[in-house]
Amino acid sequence: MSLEPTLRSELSDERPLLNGERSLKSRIKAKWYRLDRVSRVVFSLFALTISGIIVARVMIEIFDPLDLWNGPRVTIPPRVDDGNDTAHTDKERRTAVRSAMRHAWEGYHQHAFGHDELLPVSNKSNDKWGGWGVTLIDALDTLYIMELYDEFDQGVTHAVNVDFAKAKKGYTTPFFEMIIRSLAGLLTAYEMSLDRRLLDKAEQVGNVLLPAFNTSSGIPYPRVDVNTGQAVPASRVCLAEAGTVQLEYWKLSELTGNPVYHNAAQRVVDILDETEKPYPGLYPIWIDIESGNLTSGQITFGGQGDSWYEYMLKQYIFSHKKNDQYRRMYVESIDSMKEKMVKRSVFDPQMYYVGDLDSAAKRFSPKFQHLTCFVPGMLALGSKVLDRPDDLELAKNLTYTCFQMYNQTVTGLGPEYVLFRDDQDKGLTKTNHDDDFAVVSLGKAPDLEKADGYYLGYDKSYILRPETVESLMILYRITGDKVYKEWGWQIFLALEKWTKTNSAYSAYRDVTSTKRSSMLMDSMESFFLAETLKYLYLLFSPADYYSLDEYVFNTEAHPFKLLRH
Ligand code: DMJ
Repeated sequence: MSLEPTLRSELSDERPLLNGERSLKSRIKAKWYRLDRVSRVVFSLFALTISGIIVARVMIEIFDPLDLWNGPRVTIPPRVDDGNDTAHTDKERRTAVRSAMRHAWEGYHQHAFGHDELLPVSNKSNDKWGGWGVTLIDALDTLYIMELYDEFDQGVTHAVNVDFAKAKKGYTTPFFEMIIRSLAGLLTAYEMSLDRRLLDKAEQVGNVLLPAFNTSSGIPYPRVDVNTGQAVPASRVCLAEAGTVQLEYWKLSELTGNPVYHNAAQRVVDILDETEKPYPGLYPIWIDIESGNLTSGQITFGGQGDSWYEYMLKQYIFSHKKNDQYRRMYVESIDSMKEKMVKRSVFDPQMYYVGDLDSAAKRFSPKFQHLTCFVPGMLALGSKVLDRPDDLELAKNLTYTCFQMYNQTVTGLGPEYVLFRDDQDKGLTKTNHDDDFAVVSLGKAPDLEKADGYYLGYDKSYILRPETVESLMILYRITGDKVYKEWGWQIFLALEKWTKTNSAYSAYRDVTSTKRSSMLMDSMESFFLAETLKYLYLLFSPADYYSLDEYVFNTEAHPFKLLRH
């Protein structure tokens, strides 16, 4: 049996303290019980939802340190009057990039100082490069270029006290990575500041890694145990690892007056110059260390091959165009690349790309890697230095594709690679290569999505890589076309919007997703500070600031002054 609402309130034992209060409560109760059951349920649900939203909002304000719910805090300069992004001045854009660098440095300084990397979401750190503090060393010259001198001093104070003859116990140091990041970072920091302690440290890094060359052929081993002073024996090394240490060791020889470094590194070039290749100037990526022979048929201007080609041109420039061997090798490579590896999208003929080749299987793979986006910058530089106007045209077309890799995603960030369908892709199948070299059968991969002109592949991450903004900077400096600045600015805004965390910037798992909170990968490679932010800053700087006529940038964006003699 249920009592009528009014009767129920009258039977209540409650005795009011105040008359008004009692009568208000009674009236509300009476009204409530006058409602039918459905209305009461609807009203209760509504009230619960509202209070839930209020509680959640308060919790987010208090407990969401990464600001994931609210989205990132975007630090961009105030817009000028007409509210058009293109109206930002170069100075304002530089200031914004400089703030980004300061933000990343401060996060690293606060949470991870002296460690290899900051984990920019959890604010923890790692020592995945052996514990030399690679972020700090890689970032030094960017701080200097951006005139962040206090931060530069903080970094130097730490770097000059690192003992590079030691690494984390049991760790073996990757030869190539520590040459392009640590040796080069110390060398350029020295050339900028003339702090002799930095050159001493560069020499120490050069020396502890030199045992890599203790092989029967002179082709280096890929890893060194600096704790024992021995290289780690291996049967093969990849092209980029063996062939991207030459500029750094040459600069070290120049600054110390000791030719041993340059001689060891030059030997690799001489061996590979002589060795048999499937096509003139195209080098398969694996080298047999004992014989010095090229052992696979896999040819790429992306990962594992890339900077070998870059260094032919850059050594030629570094030597004031004196060394004809590098010119010849570079020209040979580029001519073959253009003939065998460059194609256009069938969907958008304006889009050119550089695919990969498997010379053994006589197969072309229509896969264009983000890493390959350094090629347009290299071609543009080469076109100027060697007077090859066609290369500049190709550079412009490739830069367009690299930009479209960003421009067509919902986040404005670019993926690790994209795929094309061209006339020759029929019958491509997934290969057995151990390194995902030439992956894909477009026909058999149903989950590929077509953007305008290309397909997205399986890896849609963006790990803060620099190659596209590197090419934008070089293309702007060589052509003077302001569109490259606009594209660079658009990319910078996307970085700010999607990858910025409370302490720095994070790699992003899927550039086609706007679920930011689950996309942040809690990782920031040192090249973000060494390269990505530096190239963006230089894109918005006058062309004579670290001019391409006076400096050659190593593959990690460390600017070396050209050889003095
Ligand atoms: C950098 O460490 C260097 O540019 C290297 O040559 C290859 N790519 C990474 C960044 O993507």
